[in-house]
Amino acid sequence: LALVQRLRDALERGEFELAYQPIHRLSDLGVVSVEALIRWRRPDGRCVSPLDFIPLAEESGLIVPIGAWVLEEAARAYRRLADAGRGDVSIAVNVSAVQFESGISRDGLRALRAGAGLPVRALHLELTESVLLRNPDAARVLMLQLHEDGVCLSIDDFGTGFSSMAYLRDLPLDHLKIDRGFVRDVASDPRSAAICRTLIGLGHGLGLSVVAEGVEDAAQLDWLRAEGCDLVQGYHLGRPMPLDALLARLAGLE
Ligand code: G
Ligand code: G
Ligand code: NA
Ligand code: MN
Repeated sequence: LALVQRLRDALERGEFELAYQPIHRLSDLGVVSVEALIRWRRPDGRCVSPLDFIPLAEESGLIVPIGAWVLEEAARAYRRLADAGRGDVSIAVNVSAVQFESGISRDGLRALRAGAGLPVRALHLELTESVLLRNPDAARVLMLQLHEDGVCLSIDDFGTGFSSMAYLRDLPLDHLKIDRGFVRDVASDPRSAAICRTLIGLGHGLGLSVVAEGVEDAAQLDWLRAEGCDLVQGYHLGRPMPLDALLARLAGLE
């Protein structure tokens, strides 16, 4: 069967799930939000990485219904966090270019929030530079509308795309996420360090919170703390995990 048809079936049969990776404040390592990462669990238990199906989902347009499911599932997850007394933890959802262009609207997100009883700050959107490149004017208009509504917007994988400074200057962003390729060698490679230091300063100069992704050891964490980075995410602090494991961890049981 063609992969597109299998993806369509997977959505219908409920084979997608979300894993949640904590994003911590650097100051006290408290969890401020979680990034939702989609997984495709095949009936045989095998887990397919989004790297192996998101590109095709984008090409075929299936990313729109899949992305809608991701937002609804993230909203349900937020309710469970709030019920567990952790309504302060927001959920960041990755939105790809096609989805941002034809699957996301101000009214759609308002309806989602109203239906799920979600505070506006409960959902963050993580956008990559490809979102901005595809149709910059339309993306900017939508971002301004969402921002006006109080939706937090992050620019993801910053530094790997075209990284036009005009995006940072002209778009209503809240977070800049330094791509993990720069974070990896930050404690050992002066060139990576120079880039990260510059990105932290750039983000702060623009009033953005700076997130370092892919933090895998204590040396990286110490370096980022010393350089004044705001938030951190990575295997050193927590892997993407099922919602129940996240709830247990937030309750201090793990
Ligand atoms: O966790 P990980 O290896 O699985 O994620 C791989 C890539 O897939 C990352 O670039 C991530 O942003 C992307 N990704 C994960 N979940 C989603 C999703 O729900 N929507 C989109 N568009 N991309 C996602
Ligand atoms: O493109 P995006 O930044 O959304 O991708 C997030 C990806 O990074 C996911 O695949 C996630 O599983 C992965 N990831 C999260 N933390 C780490 C880490 O510490 N090291 C590595 N190598 N990957 C990570
Ligand atoms: Na992301
Ligand atoms: Mn990223």
